[in-house]
Amino acid sequence: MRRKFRKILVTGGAGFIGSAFVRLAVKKGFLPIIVDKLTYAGDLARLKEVSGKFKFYKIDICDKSRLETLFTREKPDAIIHFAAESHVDRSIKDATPFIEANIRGTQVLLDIALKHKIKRFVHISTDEVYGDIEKGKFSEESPLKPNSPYAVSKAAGDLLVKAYVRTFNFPALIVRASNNYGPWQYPEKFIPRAILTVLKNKKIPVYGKGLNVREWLYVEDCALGIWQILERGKIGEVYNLGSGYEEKNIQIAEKILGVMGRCSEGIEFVKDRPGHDIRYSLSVEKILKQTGWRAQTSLDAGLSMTVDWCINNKQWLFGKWEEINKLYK
Ligand code: NAD
Ligand code: TDX
Repeated sequence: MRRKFRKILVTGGAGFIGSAFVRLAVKKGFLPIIVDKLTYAGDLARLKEVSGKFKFYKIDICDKSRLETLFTREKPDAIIHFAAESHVDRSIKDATPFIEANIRGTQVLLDIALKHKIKRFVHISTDEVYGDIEKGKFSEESPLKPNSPYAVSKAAGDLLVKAYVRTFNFPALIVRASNNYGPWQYPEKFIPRAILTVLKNKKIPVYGKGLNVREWLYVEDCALGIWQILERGKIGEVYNLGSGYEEKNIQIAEKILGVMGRCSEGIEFVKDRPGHDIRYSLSVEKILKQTGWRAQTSLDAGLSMTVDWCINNKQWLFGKWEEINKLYK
């Protein structure tokens, strides 16, 4: 099949979801170009199984002049923009890096992409931009009502992208994904933190009463969905990417304990997150109708693969233990 794009540039390709996307792009025969600052969350170990099959540039997306040089040299024709500060709890401690990377970084990248006449720009966003919803689902038309500093920074990024589409006919699309989980996720996030905690023979910290609901999407399904949108999505459109697998946090903790052969004594209720969003839920009718994509991995299968991965990659996970304890002290 003839390729729609010659060279794809992936920002944040050393991160959790970005690296899953890079591994997929390599499988599809591309030599992706990665731009990543390698913050605490970035790690090239995630790309060891495709080593030598991508190009890597350690660049901050806020660094206009280095990006300019890179674009002139590499001439990418599609960009998939994952790079961001991604953790809600950190944004509550200090919003500054979120404003810088997620808003200013996105604006710098948009300007360079516009100047270099990129053919397609896929902006990776989140369900959190809609705020929370007690009943029903968010559609792509739902208003943006973000609650945490992280969610606000992502919503601002989305609005900038929309402004460039409208003002400059810029060829962008927006993807709003639900909570991802799977191999290589940094254990500041709930599922890998819970697994790491159990592996350390400690109790899983569950915020509040554990009644908040998230929609869990296996990271490889997410990467496949983004690929569909890159190839078949319509310019200027927004696409939700969810799995339909919604669970209360307490149920996730119990499932993890079950997979790991522990009893429900292994849970500890801790102080709630300030402003904690109650529930996220996405309608995925649009992407299903336009591309046929739907999540393939059940929550039970995904959790069991994630637990296996964590057990087989203990060293990587255990290496983050001290930093996680410092973060949550
Ligand atoms: P992550 O934190 O694992 O990875 C982020 C990557 O971006 C890291 O490799 C980091 O080094 C890089 N980065 C950060 N700031 C940078 C900068 N200024 N310049 C260059 N690189 C920079 O994040 P993730 O979980 O893989 O999320 C990827 C994207 O998907 C983010 O935009 C996030 O908002 C979005 N998202 C994540 C989820 C989720 O559940 N993890 C859900 C929906 C949307
Ligand atoms: O130790 C914990 N205990 C706990 O109960 C942690 C870290 C979290 N939680 C709760 C808070 C949330 O209700 O679990 C839920 C999931 O928390 P996170 O993994 O921090 O994710 P969330 O805040 O839902 O945001 C995630 O989904 C949307 C990603 O981090 C974002 O990048 C993405 O945009």
